[in-house]
Amino acid sequence: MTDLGEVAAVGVAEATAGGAVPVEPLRIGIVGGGFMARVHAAAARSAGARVVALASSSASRAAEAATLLGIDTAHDSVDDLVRDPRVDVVHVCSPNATHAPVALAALDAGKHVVCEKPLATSAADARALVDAARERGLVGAVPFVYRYHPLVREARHRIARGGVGRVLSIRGTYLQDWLLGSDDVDWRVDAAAGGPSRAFADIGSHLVDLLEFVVGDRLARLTSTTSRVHDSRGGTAVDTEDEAAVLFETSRGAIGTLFVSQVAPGRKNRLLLDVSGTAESLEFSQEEPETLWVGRRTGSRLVARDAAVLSPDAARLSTVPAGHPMGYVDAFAGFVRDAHAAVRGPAPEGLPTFADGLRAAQVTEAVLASAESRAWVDLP
Ligand code: SOE
Repeated sequence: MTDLGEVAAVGVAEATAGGAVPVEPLRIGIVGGGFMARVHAAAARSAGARVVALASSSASRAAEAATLLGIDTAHDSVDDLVRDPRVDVVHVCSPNATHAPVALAALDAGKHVVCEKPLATSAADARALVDAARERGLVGAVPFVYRYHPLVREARHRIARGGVGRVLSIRGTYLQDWLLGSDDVDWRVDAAAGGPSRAFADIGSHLVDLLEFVVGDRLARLTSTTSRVHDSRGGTAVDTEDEAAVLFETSRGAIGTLFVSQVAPGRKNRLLLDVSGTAESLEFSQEEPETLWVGRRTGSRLVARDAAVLSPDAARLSTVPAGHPMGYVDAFAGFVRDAHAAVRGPAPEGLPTFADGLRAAQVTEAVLASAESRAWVDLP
């Protein structure tokens, strides 16, 4: 998907006397100044990139965030940032409703884009971004970062290799509690900024992506119900869901459930995927990413992350030796490393792209449509 001619111009410096061709660091511009901007900046630096510029909702907010993150240039507007000739890749970390216009502006300016999920607040907008990136030969990546836990790759490998047998059933849950109280507010609860779906778009999108990635199968149809626990938050009316329960069938005939909540006391970021096949079950929990439970009728066991015994892709992402715990920050760094590698050459297998962002947007729309109609909805 990468335009290598253009990329070569971006990344390759003059040959040295010894014949080695040093590659110049990619230069990153970040749109947004909150939590995710901080995570992206750290991941980009750990991938060897230089974070050269930032833009946010206002010039003063950009200046403040740039200082905090040690970024030299704070642009007054997103337009200035995407037109900055020093920027090779734009990371979009602003509120959901801005993703599509900002990502499109960056692509139009010839920049590669890493855009936070949900890629867009409608499947139509997400599709337009897929088309725009493809037509311009630019990389479009979406941080479905839970794919980057080594033991997620191990689970995927075991299923693909047939060790689990025929997949019979899948249970996915993603629980948080940071929106439990009626005074808990955030731009995500406001449909105008976050989009028509909140809990499902924000965290259900991760869950669907992880499930389809690990199992190598697709949801074919689903029915759902959603609930809103607080009709108003901090005195303002709210029209997005706090919980979603989904029943589904896959293309290959497995059945399963998804449950997503941002109001589950004590659950901080509990993404759990549980797959049962005819031979084995597998369970991965994002909060304990250093082990994978392998269930058997006799002899169930916990597999620990140890590159020496893992499949090649799991070993590749295992960047520190066994016994040195890896987690969310490492998974994010692994994702950004692969996204930036795609700018320089072929996209590493497993990189979540705009097509995966579109897929999550389609499932999110189906969840809302089914909750409204109370009927089963077929997925594309
Ligand atoms: C908040 O719900 C949030 O930060 C999500 O927006 C992220 O995508 C998820 O990884 C963790 O929780």
